[in-house]
Amino acid sequence: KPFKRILLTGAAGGLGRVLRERIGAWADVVRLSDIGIDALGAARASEEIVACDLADKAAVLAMMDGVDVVLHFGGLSTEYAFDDIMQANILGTANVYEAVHKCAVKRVVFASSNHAVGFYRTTDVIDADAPTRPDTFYGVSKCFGESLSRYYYDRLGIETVCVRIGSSFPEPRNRRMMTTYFSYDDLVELLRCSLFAPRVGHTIVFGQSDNAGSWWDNTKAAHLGFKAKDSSSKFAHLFPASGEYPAVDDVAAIYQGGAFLLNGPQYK
Ligand code: NAI
Ligand code: 15L
Repeated sequence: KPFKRILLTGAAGGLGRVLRERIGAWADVVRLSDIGIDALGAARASEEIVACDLADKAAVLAMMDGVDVVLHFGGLSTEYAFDDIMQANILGTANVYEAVHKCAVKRVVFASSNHAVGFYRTTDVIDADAPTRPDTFYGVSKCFGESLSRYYYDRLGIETVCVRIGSSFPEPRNRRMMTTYFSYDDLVELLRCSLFAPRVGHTIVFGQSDNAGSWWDNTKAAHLGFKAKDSSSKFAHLFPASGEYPAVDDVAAIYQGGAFLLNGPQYK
């Protein structure tokens, strides 16, 4: 198989459980890790299961032993108090990169988020070079991960693909997700491209299916060779377009980050 050992953090989460079923062919061993591992059950053939709090530096270093490549999906996946975000996402990601360096890991795929740029408007189209505009502390933590991984690439040559995932669920849950939808098949294909492209350097790519009216231009990640095969159009019956403009004070419709914007301090 192409890799000896893939480490998947966040393996017990929504996407982690999908990936567990789909990445076995890429490595002799898939090491599945999460802060809580009960939901993972027993390790199957060619799997290892490791309980690890990403905020625990020594535990993260131990977990990295023998790993070739990392899919870093662990951490808080929505908005929380800054202290919580700081531990799981900021310190957690710093611990991952420190261990990646010490263990000579060659490449990481970092599960970033569209909330790194959630303060762009739904009338904007942006690419990977647009300045970040996080919409939450959660989004700030993803900007940190993108910045840290760029530093590890510039300083040490460790490659990372930061995937600014849109909305990766079985189907869109609201009208906004008609634009941000990222099917599981397209996610797996983008990860495959990210791990197997010969050179990725430090790449930022938007994780999206081929949705009408996309806000995100992936031209600068063309070297990954990723082509989305799915589209939210097959769910058009769930959220028919109304053609109405959002009210001027409808924050969740005006900004790309949608309802995450309603987490701002002014709403508390
Ligand atoms: P999830 O919340 O279902 O899974 C995250 C996993 O990380 C959980 O199993 C949780 O136990 C684990 N975790 C949390 N704190 C931890 C810590 N301190 N140490 C170790 N593990 C910890 O989220 P989901 O949807 O599976 O997302 C996975 C990744 O992708 C996250 O990083 C999220 O920010 C990112 N993402 C997901 C999107 C989606 O549409 N599902 C959209 C954008 C980004
Ligand atoms: C995210 O970053 C979250 O992890 C996920 O739960 C979704 O809410 C997604 O963004 C989204 O923007 O739809």
